[in-house]
Amino acid sequence: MYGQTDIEALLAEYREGKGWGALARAITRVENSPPWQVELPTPTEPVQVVGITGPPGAGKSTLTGRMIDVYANAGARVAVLAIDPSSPISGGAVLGDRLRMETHLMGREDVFVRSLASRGSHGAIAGATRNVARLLELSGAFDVILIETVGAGQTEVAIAELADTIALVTVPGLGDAVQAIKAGLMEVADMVVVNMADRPGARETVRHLRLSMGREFFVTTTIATEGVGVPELREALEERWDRLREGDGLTRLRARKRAREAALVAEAWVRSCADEITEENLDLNSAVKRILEEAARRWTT
Ligand SMILES: Nc1nc2c(ncn2[C@@H]2O[C@H](COP(=O)(O)OP(=O)(O)OP(=O)(O)O)[C@@H](O)[C@H]2O)c(=O)[nH]1
Ligand SMILES: [Mg+2]
Repeated sequence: MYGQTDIEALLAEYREGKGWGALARAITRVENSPPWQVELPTPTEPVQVVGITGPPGAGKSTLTGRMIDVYANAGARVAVLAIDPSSPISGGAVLGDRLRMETHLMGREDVFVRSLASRGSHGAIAGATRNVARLLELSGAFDVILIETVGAGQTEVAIAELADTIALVTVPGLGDAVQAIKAGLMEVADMVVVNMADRPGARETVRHLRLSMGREFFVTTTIATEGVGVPELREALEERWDRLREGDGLTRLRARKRAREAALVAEAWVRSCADEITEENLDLNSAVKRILEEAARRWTT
């Protein structure tokens, strides 16, 4: 179990001025533990967790890099988590992403960037990512946590469950917007960013999105390569955070997301349990019974 005591040790190390090193070690610990083996306290000072997701190549990394600048220039301390694709073929792309982001890090003491592996089921990835984000939140070292996820599949939808705000990044042209809707990303998006607004069709895409999502839904445009529209995006994120923090909005939002995530983590645990009993070669009913007995033993202590 990785829990409260470890966090206190981390915070002590961090306060002693050991800096990012202590934090990076704790992250590795949390990242490599199954999510059901990590128990973290509820943060007293919540930090906005922003999920930046969308179809491959939409400009998420470029935009994230620009957001680092905009936040840091406004005096905010920024943490970025990037979820690496699991495929070894995309190793080059991952390195590319890191390099692209690191160009924004030179000389910055207030920015922390970390890539997380994306092995395992989407429930396990989401659970581990949430725990890492929670750890960053508990460290008290950041004012905002950005999570970039590559692609547009189930893992991204799962990541959406752990962020307070989901910014869906898309590009001009109806095809990509339709793709995002198909991937189930539209239902989880809190705002849509039409990036590559320097390309034709941006205005039509914005108009189409506003028509399909409703008038109040926040749709904005950016040119990530030039930083255009990024301060406005940050303002929108800040406004949403202020609104959430009024009354019990944030508490309710997080409770709802936690419940859905609990289902994902439980599912991931059941799968790992199923793998473990393979050798026993049980018939179906006995296997179900075994898993449920195991669950009762595991969770009732
Ligand atoms: N013209 C134009 N190109 C852009 C813009 N934003 C990003 N790009 C380019 O689009 C390409 C992909 O950008 P990335 O930031 O890597 O996109 P991504 O969404 O992170 O891609 P994956 O992580 O592979 O899904 C790069 O060559 C960027 O330079 C933009 O606003 N306008
Ligand atoms: Mg990327």
